[in-house]
Amino acid sequence: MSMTIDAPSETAASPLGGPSLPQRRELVTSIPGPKSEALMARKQAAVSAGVGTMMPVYAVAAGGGVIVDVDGNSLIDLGSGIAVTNVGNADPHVTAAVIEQVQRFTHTCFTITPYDGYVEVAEALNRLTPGDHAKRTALFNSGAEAVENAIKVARYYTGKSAVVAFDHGYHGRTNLTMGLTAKAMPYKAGFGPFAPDIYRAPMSYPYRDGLSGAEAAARAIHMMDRQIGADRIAAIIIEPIQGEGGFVVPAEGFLPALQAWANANNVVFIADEVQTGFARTGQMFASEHEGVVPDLITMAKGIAGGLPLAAVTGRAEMMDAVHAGGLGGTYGGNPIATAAALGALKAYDEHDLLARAVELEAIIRDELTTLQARDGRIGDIRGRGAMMAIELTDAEGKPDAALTAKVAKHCHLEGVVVLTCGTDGNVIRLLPPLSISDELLREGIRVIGEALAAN
Ligand code: PLZ
Repeated sequence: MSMTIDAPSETAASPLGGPSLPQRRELVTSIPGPKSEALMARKQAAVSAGVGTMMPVYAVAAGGGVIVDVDGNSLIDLGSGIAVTNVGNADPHVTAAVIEQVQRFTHTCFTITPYDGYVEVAEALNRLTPGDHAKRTALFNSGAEAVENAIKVARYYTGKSAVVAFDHGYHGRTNLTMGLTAKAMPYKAGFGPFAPDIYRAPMSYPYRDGLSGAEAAARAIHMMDRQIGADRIAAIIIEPIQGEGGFVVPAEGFLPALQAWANANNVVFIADEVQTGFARTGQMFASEHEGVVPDLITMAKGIAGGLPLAAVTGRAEMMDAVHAGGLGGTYGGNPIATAAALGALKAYDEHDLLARAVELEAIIRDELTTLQARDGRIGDIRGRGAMMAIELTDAEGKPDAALTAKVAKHCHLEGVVVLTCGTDGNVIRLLPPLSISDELLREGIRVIGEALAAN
């Protein structure tokens, strides 16, 4: 069989990414440009239709707060590849660590002949995650895989099987994590049956339910007691701020009350911090805003500056309960990914990105509050740090998914990458890289304002 591969001549002259990339929004073609359109046609012929793309624009470089496409357009990045490039794309700490590692060795399999980078990442996560109890860590490849393994640990440790997730929750696309995920379209529809013994409790959603944290927790606990029974529940899994489900920030006191109930009932409390972790919300982990100390914490996305890496960190007695060989995987904690994570952790520290996330929240709140004063369809502004969103409603206060889609589309055509979310598809979320400049961030939000005004 012969193979011919087209030389990437069109992209050969593309700029290097990273912080030195010119920080500006600049459209030199319509969106998508001709080269992106040609690639889109190739995609349609070669890639499964099940893999959608939000924007039909092909990236060649990214860094700071911009993504440059194959036609030379420079877009403002308000998505960070779904909360991944928190340290910025092609951050020099990450690229240097990756280049150094990739030249030494690319893979041995940690469970065959281990290497120090894995251990160093585990030590760092044991130190950085909430709580000063003894901890252990295991590394994986994706957020979904981390969630699967956290459930495995919780079931093994407790000897129980039921798992409780929450309304609007998102935990992944594998079979178990689809079962944990609330929203049918596009994540679950047609892909069942799902894993058994998964239950869904009511979430605290202050904008919609008006309940205090204590009231919402009592409602969820009542459901768990009556419909399942604590003696059958291995774990509760919850995102401290929901991501895909609409950037829902539970009312104050909700998470601590759930944690207290779980601790008192031999139920493992798992915080899914895949989207909220790594300085995104102005703390290293969102659990910290309310002093919540999860038994197990799942992490991915922001951990390694864009390389695929995920982790479960948790109480030593839980993580060590499992027999040797019970957790693992060929690629989990791959040496290039762990090198990238160590580089990214340096970047969080050296650029003081926790403080930067807090600064970005102030800018976002300032711009969004101005917009809301002009436009009553912004029903709610919520989030923390550089994880903020607006919920859009119609004149009667009902979720307006059509408006949300139009606003996002308008932004995309104007060179601003914004993502939507929410069970009802009516939330615009802002997840800028923490390396974005004040000016670009303000400009990006101004374009959202123009999009609202035009629709
Ligand atoms: N838990 C809280 O946010 C991933 C999914 C995008 P993976 N969220 C983005 C999509 O359409 O697939 C996520 C998350 C939370 C788990 C996951 C799953 O992480 O790395 O995508 O498997």
